Amino acid sequence: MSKHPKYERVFNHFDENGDGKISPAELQQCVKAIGGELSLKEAGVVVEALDSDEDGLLGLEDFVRLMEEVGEEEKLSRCMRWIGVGVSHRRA
Ligand SMILES: [Ca+2]
Repeated sequence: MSKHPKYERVFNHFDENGDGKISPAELQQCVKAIGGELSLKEAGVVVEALDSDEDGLLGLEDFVRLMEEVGEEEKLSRCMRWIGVGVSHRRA
């Protein structure tokens, strides 16, 4: 059903409460899971930067955009780096 089964698996992994959205707290856990550090405030900034419908949460489409930004091959390790970049240089 999904256009992005691979990303959806990752997304679902991070969507701890299963509401179909990644909250800043869930993103923080995501970064921790891949060995990074991200404060809740920073997670909020990242979510805000990627949030397309302004509900303060990342939908699957937003998450896919994040993943496509870093490319499929390097996925999460690059995702982490990209998040770091995203925090310091907020995307318009
Ligand atoms: Ca969630």
